[in-house]
Amino acid sequence: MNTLQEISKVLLSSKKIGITYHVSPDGDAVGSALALLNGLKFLNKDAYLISKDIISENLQFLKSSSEANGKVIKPLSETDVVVVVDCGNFERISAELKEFKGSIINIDHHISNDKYGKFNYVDINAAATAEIVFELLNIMGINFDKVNEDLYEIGTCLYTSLVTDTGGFRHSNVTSRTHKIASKLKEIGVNNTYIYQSLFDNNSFEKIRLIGKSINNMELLLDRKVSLIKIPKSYGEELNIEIGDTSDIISFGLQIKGVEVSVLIKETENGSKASLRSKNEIDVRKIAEKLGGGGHVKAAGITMNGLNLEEAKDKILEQIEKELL
Ligand SMILES: [Mn+2]
Repeated sequence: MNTLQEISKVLLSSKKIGITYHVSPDGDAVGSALALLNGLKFLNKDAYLISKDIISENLQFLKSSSEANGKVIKPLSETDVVVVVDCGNFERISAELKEFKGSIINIDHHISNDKYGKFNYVDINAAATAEIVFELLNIMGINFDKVNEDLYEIGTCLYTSLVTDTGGFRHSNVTSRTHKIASKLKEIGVNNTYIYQSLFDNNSFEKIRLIGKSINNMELLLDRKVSLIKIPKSYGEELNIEIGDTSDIISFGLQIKGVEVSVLIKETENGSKASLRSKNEIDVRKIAEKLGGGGHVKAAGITMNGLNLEEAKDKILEQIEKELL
């Protein structure tokens, strides 16, 4: 592992820097990447975003999010360094890096990180990758100690990461450092209400109907300790909606008294894709890893190609049952 001082030096001595994140980027991936991107630009660095994904609509209020337009999916020529944030595995990077000859910097907080970079910094105690990016920016000379438009934009990206990766400062990954950073960002004028509304009070009517339809088919299983939602592709067609991020839907399962694990399985082109959330002690990462997936103790995911929703459900329940004993 490297230090953030070493990584800061590499970045400050690089001419052209690409930044990317994991596929289907969530709030932390996007917020961390854009905070770093806007920070490097603030330091007059030639930095740009590489992204195979389009950033989801509720994150498009973040500065420079429009750089993810589907056009830059691999490093531009003469790029010295590509920074990958919030991504544990090389295969999950939202950029084509197989032929890249420069250095990769891997900045992340996932326990299951393959250290695929030439430079690696993984802090599993960070609630969000943005906590690491905040520190890195400070080391590079960006101090969040005055009110200014650029710092406000960078701070808004960082705060968005903190809010999304902690479930609004609710999950057990939150530390005093998380709140200290949030406090610092609030001091320079970052608007928590604006961020919250942009993120969460910004759904289409169709999305709310999708939530309703999904909750309607929720099952309580294994002694009512497991909630399970299946989302077939047909829901998207019926409601005329692209079924994108469903992390808000899975959280409804955990709101039920006595539920320990919430499962959501989506039908995909190649089979199924499952997400798991844990309320207390159960390690869903362990369950996901047994089925070829990964993630965090309390939030994990599995791509299950070749399995339909029912088959995926059976496989997952079999593993959860072992953990519940
Ligand atoms: Mn994250």
